[in-house]
Amino acid sequence: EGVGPQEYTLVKLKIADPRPEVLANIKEPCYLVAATLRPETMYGQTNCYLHPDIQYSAFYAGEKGDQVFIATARSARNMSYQGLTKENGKVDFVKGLEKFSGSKLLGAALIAPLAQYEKVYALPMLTIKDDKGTGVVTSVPSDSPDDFAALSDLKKKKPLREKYGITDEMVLPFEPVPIIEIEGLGNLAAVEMCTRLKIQSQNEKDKLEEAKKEVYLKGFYDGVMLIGKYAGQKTADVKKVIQQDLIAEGLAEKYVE
Ligand code: A2H
Repeated sequence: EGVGPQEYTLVKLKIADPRPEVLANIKEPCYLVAATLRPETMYGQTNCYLHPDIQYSAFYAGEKGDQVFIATARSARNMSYQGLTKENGKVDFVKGLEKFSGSKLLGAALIAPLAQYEKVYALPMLTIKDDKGTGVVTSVPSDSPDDFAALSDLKKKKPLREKYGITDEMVLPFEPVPIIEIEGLGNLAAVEMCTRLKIQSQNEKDKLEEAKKEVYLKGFYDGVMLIGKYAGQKTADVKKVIQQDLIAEGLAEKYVE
């Protein structure tokens, strides 16, 4: 990390009705904006992660300022210099929502671009960093060991769900979706590696590092799409076009930091 700028795709997960109380009075459409390096995996989204204790902001976005994005204030500032807000270098926060904790949005229903599930939910992840991306991480448990481990924790631990007001319906029906075939790892590579390494929770840092090395290296270059418009093609070849498709449909933006 720290070697030059990183380009992310900001995926816009629309907050569905009924909205959580903190957002109830906003007229504009509201989006959780997740920073991902893997736009081609968006077919496999099962939920979106927020850190319950990180501070997020709601701010006006788009050329006309006619949408509301939710992300960290740090990333909002960056976005304002990248043409993602109405005025260059200026962040126009929703009144009273310059800062609020992620916990206030947990359990929100979301519409996630390309996902096979009609609605997914905002769930807690305790390993999210507040100084990277937007602090919003969309979850693809089929291809991200971190995402699979965090979802498994929530499925296994009812007290963890209860602590954050997450109901069974927001978690239990959501299974990893086969979206990419990787030679030697099958069509649910992250699940396969977490099983092989007997990963028990999202806190097993070292084992997760090992799982990620294996899955990412192979998935990034040698993975073959099993789903969508580009089924049969290699992940490395479709990453960019899928990003462009999403942007053209107003479902994503580019973001650099
Ligand atoms: B990726 P890099 Cl399927 N804290 O998206 C922790 N993790 C974060 C984050 C934050 N603040 N912001 C983004 N991320 C995650 C998909 C994905 C990702 C897959 C496979 C690998 C993968 C679905 N989650 O990342 O440190 C996001 O998860 C491999 C590293 O900036 C984002 O892409 O390189 C990635 O980490 C960015 O990490």
